[in-house]
Amino acid sequence: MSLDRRSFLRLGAAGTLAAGLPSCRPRDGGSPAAAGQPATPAPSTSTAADHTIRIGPGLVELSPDRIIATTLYNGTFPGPLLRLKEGVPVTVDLFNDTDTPEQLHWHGQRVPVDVDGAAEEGTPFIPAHGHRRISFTPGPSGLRFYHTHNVAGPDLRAGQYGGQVGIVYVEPKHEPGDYDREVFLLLKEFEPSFSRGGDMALDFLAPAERDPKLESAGESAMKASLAKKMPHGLEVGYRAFSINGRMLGHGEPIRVRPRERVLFHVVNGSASEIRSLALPGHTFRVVALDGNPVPTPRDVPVLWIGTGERVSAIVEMTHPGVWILGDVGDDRQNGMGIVVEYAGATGKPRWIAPLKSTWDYTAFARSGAPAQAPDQTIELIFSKQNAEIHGFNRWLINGDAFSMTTQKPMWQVQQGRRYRLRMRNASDDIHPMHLHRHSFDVTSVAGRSISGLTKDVVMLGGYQEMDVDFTASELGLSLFHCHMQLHMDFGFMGLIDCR
Ligand SMILES: [Cu+2]
Repeated sequence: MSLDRRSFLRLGAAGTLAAGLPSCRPRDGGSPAAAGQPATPAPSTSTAADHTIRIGPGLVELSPDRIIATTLYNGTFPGPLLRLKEGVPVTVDLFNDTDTPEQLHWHGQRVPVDVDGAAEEGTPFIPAHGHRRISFTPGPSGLRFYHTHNVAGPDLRAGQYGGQVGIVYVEPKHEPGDYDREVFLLLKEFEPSFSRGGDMALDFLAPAERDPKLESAGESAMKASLAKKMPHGLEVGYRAFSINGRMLGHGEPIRVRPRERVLFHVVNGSASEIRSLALPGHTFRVVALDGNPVPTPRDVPVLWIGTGERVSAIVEMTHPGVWILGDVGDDRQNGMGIVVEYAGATGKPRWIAPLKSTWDYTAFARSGAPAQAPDQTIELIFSKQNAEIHGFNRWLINGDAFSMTTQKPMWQVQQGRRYRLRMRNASDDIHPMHLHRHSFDVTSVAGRSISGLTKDVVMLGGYQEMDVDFTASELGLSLFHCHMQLHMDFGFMGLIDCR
């Protein structure tokens, strides 16, 4: 194993400074009440947990000359694939071998506050060099994942910028199984750095209609801040891209046979990026979004996957050769791809750029059936204050940035009632909006009403409007936030209090 100079320096820094930098802290700033509280009683050694996850430093070999030192689960990237069974209780030992209290979030599962893994909700931290044992009943079934929920703020070694991501598959009681085998793919970037202005695609969502009122509000806020000589806020870019922890060309290829039907379970484990995937000569039949079967499975040439989203799609292997399954943008050249190799095929992996296509959630929904009316509609406006916090944009929900100090709930809901979150985006960015401990139904996209589409993250387009409905089923606090680390850490969160 060889290290290039940069990796060696990173490794050195990680090795000597460990995780003790001030910005590498839990969201509450490490208040005694949460971070410093005594660890959950030591595990009983008489019974073994069903799963053990150890959080600690380690190395990711993206390629022989690109080795990253970061924080990992069980020393591997991705973390171990956990196959759980819907409705069958499970016990997990969480060990934290780092110097920083940690939160491990069970993204997409309906779990209690003390399990979910969000300090804002009240989940106890896994203390530094400490342990927690948690028990929960997995569900709903489908493709889920787990990741750290620590704040990173300006520290690009913390939070989800590092290597704390793993896939969970909650096996349903009845698996439809219209495929020959499953392949799990975790998309993740490494070597983050700050930049002014991003290069992420923003024009792939359909319907594309913008709300003129939102647009003029956003544009005039932007003009006003530029007139005050405020620059654009800092963004995060990356130099290394990987699928399952390997850069394109450096991992094992996906070996397939002609006519085989492969079910790809794709997880976007990025801290901040939206990803695309195409496989030349093949189409994806999208069967589930965020692990939930869609009412209308559809064939698409390109998958678009927001931060924290998952797509499950079947590909029928009808085009023998050696192909690149990869990002349609430049990031493919920097590693965001994996080789698909048919049995007996030889030669260099080939890439053919797909025709430009759009991503339309409404295509996968039930057509012609209106959504159930909610008991109450909660109006939300999302806005941006350019470069307001030390060069970072500040993000507001209804005029307020989430306060890490007060952590005051923004909305009160009643258990069993159904709520519509009417999200209006007065910024030009796409925001992958996520609700903890619940799933929601997407019921309107840019003015188009739909039903039957159940998700837990959804990309809200720039200057667009979207409705998502959820039944408040879980008592206590549930976090609602943009899944981009850079946005949530700088205000883009709110707490829903269910009683
Ligand atoms: Cu955002």
